[in-house]
Amino acid sequence: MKRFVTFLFVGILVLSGLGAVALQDENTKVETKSINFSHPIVNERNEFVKISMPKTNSFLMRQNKPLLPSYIETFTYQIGTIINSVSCIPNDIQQQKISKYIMPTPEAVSGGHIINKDNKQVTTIDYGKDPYPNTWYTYDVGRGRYNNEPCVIVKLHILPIQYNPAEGIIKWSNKMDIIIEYNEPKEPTIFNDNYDLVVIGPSEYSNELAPLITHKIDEMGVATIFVSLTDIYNGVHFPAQGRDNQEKIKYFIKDAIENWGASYVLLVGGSDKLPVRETHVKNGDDEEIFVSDLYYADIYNETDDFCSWDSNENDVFGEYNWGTSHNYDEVDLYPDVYFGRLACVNGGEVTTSVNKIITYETNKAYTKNWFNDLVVIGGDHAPGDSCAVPEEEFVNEKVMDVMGGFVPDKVWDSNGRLTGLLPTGVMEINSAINAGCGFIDFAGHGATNVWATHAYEDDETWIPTPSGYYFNTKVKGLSNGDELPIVIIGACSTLKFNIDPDCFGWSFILNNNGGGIAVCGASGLDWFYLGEFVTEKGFEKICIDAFEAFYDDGAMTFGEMWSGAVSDYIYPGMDALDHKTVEEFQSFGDPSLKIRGDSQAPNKPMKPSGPANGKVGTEYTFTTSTTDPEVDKVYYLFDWGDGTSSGWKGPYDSGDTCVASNTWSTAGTYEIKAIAKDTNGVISDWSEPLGITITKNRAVNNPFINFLQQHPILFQLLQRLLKL
Ligand SMILES: [Ca+2]
Ligand SMILES: [Ca+2]
Ligand SMILES: [Ca+2]
Ligand SMILES: [Ca+2]
Repeated sequence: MKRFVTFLFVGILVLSGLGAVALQDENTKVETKSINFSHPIVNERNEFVKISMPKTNSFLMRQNKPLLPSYIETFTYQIGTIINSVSCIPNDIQQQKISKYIMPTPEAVSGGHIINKDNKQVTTIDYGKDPYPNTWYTYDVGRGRYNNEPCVIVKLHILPIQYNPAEGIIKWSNKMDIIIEYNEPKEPTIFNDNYDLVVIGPSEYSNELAPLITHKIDEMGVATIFVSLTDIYNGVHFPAQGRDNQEKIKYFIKDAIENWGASYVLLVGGSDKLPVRETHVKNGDDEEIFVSDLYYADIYNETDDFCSWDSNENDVFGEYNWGTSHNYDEVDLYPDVYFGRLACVNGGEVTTSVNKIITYETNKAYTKNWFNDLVVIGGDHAPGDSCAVPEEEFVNEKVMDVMGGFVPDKVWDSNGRLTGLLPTGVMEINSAINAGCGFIDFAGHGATNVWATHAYEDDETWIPTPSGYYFNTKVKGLSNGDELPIVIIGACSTLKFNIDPDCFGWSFILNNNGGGIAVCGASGLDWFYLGEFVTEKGFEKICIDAFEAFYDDGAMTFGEMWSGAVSDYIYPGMDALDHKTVEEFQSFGDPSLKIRGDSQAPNKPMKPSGPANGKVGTEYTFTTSTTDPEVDKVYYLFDWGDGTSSGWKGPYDSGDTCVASNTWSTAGTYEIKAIAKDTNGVISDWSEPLGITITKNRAVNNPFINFLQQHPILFQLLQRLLKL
């Protein structure tokens, strides 16, 4: 992927793209797609206006620039495809005057830096005289994997609104026509199919890894090979090449893809046992040199060449605005293999990790009811943002939205569970995890050995109680046995295993009586946006992308989940913060770990049937049903629309009716939905919703009755006396 040049070349590409039509040979194919947008919505917000636009799916967020809605579209082609041109033509351009300046992009901050309360809102920026942005789109071409296939990836960042600050005008395009011209290869690339999974580690771990290799081959049907570092360096399988050990490993992975058809790579060893690649992204005053294991997964660039991450050949890797010469290396970033690391520092840790993986896969964790429990943990990341948003709970809520049918357990500041005296916040976190769950989302602050957050709008107070911190020592004491979650941690440095071999993220896997099965988090300081924009860009966004890769994109394995998050996050014209976010998104775990059943989901359940009206405090009964394509037995869950659910009920025979009831405690209008899963744990779509209007019980405006209702004991006495 080309860095930062897209903005400069877009104008030329548009012209050459259109002019090139007549020049292409008969094998040139054209893909077109139109995207329709709606009239922008202008909302006053303090001294600014906020612009939103229906049907967009992203934002153009640049520091010291106005915040504008945008749209990201992804196209994939078989490998070997040459992309001749990409263009995007605006249609039906309209304009309108706006009364105030457009609100600036909120400030990005890092928990690792001291957050100055006075700096939390951007109150003024230099809008300049020129229209912004100065193009309708940017695009990039890369090579990675989508839908479990290697592919050429074209991403467009469409910018349907342009702002002219000098005239106070916005211009927008109601329709964008995308035209991509490409040539497919004459012959499709076909790889051998010798090994799906390559496990790489020091030879001293070969005995401890042997049971994992056997399990993968015999029980999981995954063709697996262990290759020691010595064999890589000595060129036992393929001629060794590369300037250092890291590059030799990376070239070996390239050879394993091309000669063996490998799609999963598991590295075993902490940074002392298996070398790490450090990268160099300057993001404002953050010049932290950090480890990026993505280096080992991003093998090819868009021309199918080896992506060295050192295109300027100065032996400094992954440079972004680095050093006094402001160097840049071209990095593609799209993973070409599903990748994970077990950061084991000794054979005992290898045995613990291997045993957990074998048990998890043998038990088919994804078929268990505990797997559908989701623990979310968060508070207020940045007290003092201008909209007083508790950022982490906001992130947790987004994760809950993504993970439909997963029953959330909210360990939050706002429900008092992180701030109690007895149980303490730490005890609440432990008991939520010890109850068993398939996934955890930690959103907050961190350091190598700890996670923590703030109480709402309270900069001074760190939680959870009692100490204000949740340490790796607590993680090691978890006792959830075989009910092991995939843990996603949106916080600084919690997977910084090169500095702390006992780091917070790794401690979940180290625990041999519980903890976690796989972990994603930051190998360095992470960056996030204040307020509601925390989910739009930065490290919390890539954490949400991981849940989307699992739930929406159907990742079958942990490696697909990690790779999907990275690939989804990448977009054309990424800035320093984006590069840091993508490169530091570390994964601990077996990339081939199976996290989804091989089965078709049950059909969408029937719209729930039951009453459309009701009273507060009365129980009502609802039914639904569905069938499963393979006639698997089916479980059901009702979402009552009031923040509660029925929990999973069943299993029922395919086609049988499920009955469940609920009592609403507050008047209002609610939407009841049902969702189903089969005995393989595969979840259906949500049913159509049934609306129900709940009114207050005995809505009588009688002062006497009101008085009685406020004195329930007296009321009960009277009821009994009068036999009401
Ligand atoms: Ca370099
Ligand atoms: Ca790549
Ligand atoms: Ca906040
Ligand atoms: Ca099924």
